[in-house]
Amino acid sequence: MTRPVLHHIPVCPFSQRVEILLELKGRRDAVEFSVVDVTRPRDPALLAKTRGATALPILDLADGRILKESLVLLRYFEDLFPTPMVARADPYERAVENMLIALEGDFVAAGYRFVMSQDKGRREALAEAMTAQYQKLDDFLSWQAPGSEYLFDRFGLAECVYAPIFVRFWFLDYYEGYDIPEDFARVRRWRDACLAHPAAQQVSYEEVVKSYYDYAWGAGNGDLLPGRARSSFAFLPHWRERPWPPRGKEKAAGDAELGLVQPCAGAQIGR
Ligand SMILES: N[C@@H](CCC(=O)N[C@@H](CS)C(=O)NCC(=O)O)C(=O)O
Repeated sequence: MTRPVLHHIPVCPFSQRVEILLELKGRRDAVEFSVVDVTRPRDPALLAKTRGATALPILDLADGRILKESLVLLRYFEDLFPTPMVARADPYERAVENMLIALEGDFVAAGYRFVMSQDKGRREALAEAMTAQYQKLDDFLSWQAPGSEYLFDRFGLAECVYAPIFVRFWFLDYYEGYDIPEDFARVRRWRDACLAHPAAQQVSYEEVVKSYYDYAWGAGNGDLLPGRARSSFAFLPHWRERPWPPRGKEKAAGDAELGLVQPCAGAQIGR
C-alpha cells in the first residue's frame, strides 16, 4: 500500500508534531516525511496540491486527497490509529487538553515575532510579550495540573503540540539570550519534561540554531538576506558540517562565515 506523504519545510515544527504523535503510537513508518527545499522554486506539482499556497505541511494521502493544518493532522492520525490513545479519552479531560491547545497560536506567533525582529528598540516589549505568553501557560498548568510534570499523567496531545515549539524556541536562547523567567516554575517544569521525552528527540539544539540563523536576521522560509547567496535553510552543506553562527544579533555573518559556500556536486542530502 502506498504510504501517505507529509510534505514539509526543513526543521518544520508543525510536521514534528505529527512525527511525535506517530512515534507515541509506534506508527512512525506509516507516513513518509518529505522535506521540501524552500530555497528553490516550488515544484508546480506540489503547488497544485496546495492549490497555489506555499504553506506547509500538507498530508498527501496518495489518492488525490490532501489534508493540512498540523492540529487537524494530529486529530486525523489519532482517529486513524486509535490505540494507544494520545489525546484524553474522557470528554472533560479532552476539553481541558483542548483549552491548553487553544493557546498555541498566540504563543507560537510571539516567539517568531521576537526572533525575527530587527528593531533593538522593541526588544524589551517583545521579550515581555513572550513572557506574557509563558505566564498564561504557567497559570493554566498551575490551575489544572499543579503537581505533575505534564498536563495529565503522561505526555499527551497537548505535549505533541507544544514540544516542537519549545524546541524551536531554542533560537530565542541563542539569538536573544531569552529564557522563561524563573518565577514561572510550573511552565518551566512542563517545557523541560516535554524536551526530555524520548518521542520528541527528532531535532537538536544545534540544528535549530544553525537552520534558523536567517530567521534571527528577519528572513523566513528560505528567503535570501542582502549580500547572501545561500539560505541557512539550504540542504547543503549539511548543518552538521557548518560552524556555529555568531550568537546574538550584533553583526551579520556572510555565507562563508556560516559555512554555506556551495559544496561540490554529488554531496549527500538529508537530516
Ligand atoms: N497553521 C499551520 C502553520 C503552517 C506554517 O506556518 N508553515 C510554515 C513553515 S513552518 C510555512 O509553510 N511557511 C511558508 C509559507 O507560508 O509560504 C499548521 O499548523 O500546519
